[in-house]
Amino acid sequence: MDIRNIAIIAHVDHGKTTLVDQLLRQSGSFRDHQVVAERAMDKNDLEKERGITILAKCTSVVWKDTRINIVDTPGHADFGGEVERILGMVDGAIVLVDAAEGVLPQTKFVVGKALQRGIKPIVVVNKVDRQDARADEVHTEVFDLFAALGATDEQLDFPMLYASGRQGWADLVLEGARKDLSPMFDLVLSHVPPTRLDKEAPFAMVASILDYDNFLGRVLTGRVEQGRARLNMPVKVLRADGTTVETGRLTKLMGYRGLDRVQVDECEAGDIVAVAGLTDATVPDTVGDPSLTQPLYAIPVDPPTLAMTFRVNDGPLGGKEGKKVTSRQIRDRLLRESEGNVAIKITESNETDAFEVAGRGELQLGVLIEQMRREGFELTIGRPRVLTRKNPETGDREEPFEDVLVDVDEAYSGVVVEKMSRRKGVMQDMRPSGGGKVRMTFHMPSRGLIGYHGEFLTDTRGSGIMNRLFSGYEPWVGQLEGRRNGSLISSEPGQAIHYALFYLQERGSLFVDPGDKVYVGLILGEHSRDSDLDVNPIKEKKLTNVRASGKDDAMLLIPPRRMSLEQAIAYIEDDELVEVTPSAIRLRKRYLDPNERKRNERRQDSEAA
Ligand SMILES: Nc1nc2c(ncn2[C@@H]2O[C@H](COP(=O)(O)OP(=O)(O)OP(=O)(O)O)[C@@H](O)[C@H]2O)c(=O)[nH]1
Ligand SMILES: [Mg+2]
Repeated sequence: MDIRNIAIIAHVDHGKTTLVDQLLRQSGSFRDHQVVAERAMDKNDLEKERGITILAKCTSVVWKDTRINIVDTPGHADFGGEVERILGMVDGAIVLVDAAEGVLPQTKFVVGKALQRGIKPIVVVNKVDRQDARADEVHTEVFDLFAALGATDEQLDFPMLYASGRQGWADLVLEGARKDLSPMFDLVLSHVPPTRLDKEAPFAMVASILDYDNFLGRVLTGRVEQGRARLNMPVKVLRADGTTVETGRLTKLMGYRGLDRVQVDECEAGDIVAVAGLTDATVPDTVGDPSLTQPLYAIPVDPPTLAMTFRVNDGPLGGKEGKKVTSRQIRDRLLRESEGNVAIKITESNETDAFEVAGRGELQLGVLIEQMRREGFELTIGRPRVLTRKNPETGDREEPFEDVLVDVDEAYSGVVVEKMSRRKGVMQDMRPSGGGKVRMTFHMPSRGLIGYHGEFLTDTRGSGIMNRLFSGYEPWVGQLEGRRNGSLISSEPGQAIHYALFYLQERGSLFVDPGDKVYVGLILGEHSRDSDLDVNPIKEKKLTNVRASGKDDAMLLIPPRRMSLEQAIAYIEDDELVEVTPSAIRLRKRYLDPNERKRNERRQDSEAA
């Protein structure tokens, strides 16, 4: 059977996974009356809850006797490393661009990577059904983008479709019949070249996706680059540096069909296959015939830009809410993660029971923490830090910079500009973007953006949209202003009391409810001033002989500010930690004991002096 391999790439939320639903449906991949969830490829729980794709996934459909292998990719910038690698195993890409939102930073990133690899993309202006669609303008934007990225004349001559993935149609013209997706299928067959690889050479593939199956163990997916993979054949695994990782057998060989993996006996060069039976092989190793002496070329992945320290939970409540609490368990789990996820790096920290976890962004690490929490882990997490580097030529310290694109209602542009400049953002462009909105572009250190997203949403009443893209390393810009408010810190252990919290409200905004567990050093809320304050949250009302009936009812509590995991991590300062357990997220001081805290403050002051 003829084969085509394509990836679907786009900015976050531009409709990749929804389009795959329809491609599967219209190619007859589902049984009659089969009940299929929306965005069926987003299989894991976190993906379903958040409505985003986190891991790239494969499927295939058959159209006019040709098998089209399709890889759905994540759109969020934190998972950009996946997309780069996936592009190594396809010959074509469908680039989706939202007909209203237009070209956004991640569109630029993925199109740039595709052009670099010589892939000729098919551009799809998607979501044309939107009320605020501006399809023709967006088409021009895409053309300008290709030109700006230095596309060749041939690449500039890209085929284009208008579509609504959700309604299940695509057309060459805007006012077409809007019947179904056959124009897209046909274009894939005519435009994407079949992979031409040597089928007679010894077998070799590059592992591009790793996942774990409860029955099969490690499952590696990739394109067969040469020769044929056969069930049960002996293989050797080579790392990019040429070392042999292991030898073994392909005890399972599977192809992707619709939403399932099905066993196949043989798979030849050019096809995408999943193999099991290996114990150490990982991404991007080469799996091949034992006669192989050199690994195949694998795309290097951009280095991590952000790190957090994961520690054991050594607080007074440590071990009470989770099942996995030892540093050994945490270590094993983190190492396993870094094997499958090339964009994550783990190093032992010089503190005891702590590990440095480096990745591409707050969301990526946030997702990992959330996953561990669900598996029963307890952890404490330190404030995220950017990873600096030494300039190889000048030896100067440099930090990661980003381009940030912001869309806000005009009324909020002032506050956004002010906050961004305080965070060392330099505005590069500002223009009306229709409907009373403005679009602004900033260039700034990634460090300045840590913790800003929540504030941004509050400042814009939830209506603002922010998109960011790593642009490169530039000289360190020096000290940035931190959080302006201090913390209200518990001076007592126990359970928070309504009466005490009522009086504490005057001091700032609280994070806890009556009845919540507290301990010495726990952060109860945000102080209205810039200093920390130790307070007693368990103080009871003095009992008097005279009952002042109904008085407690009048002591109304403002609902506490509950932070999500990511908000909490973004909120804390250097001397604070987030305690994460399966049932709670708490903020605490790193040094719980007030005396120890003072000592460390003094030490830091003298170090700074
Ligand atoms: N109006 C309209 N909405 C769409 C269309 N396609 C998708 N959507 C909506 O857009 C949102 C995002 O869709 P997804 O398919 O998850 O987008 P995605 O590109 O896979 O997102 P990530 O994988 O997180 O990058 C969902 O709310 C969809 O219902 C479309 O053709 N028209
Ligand atoms: Mg998706």
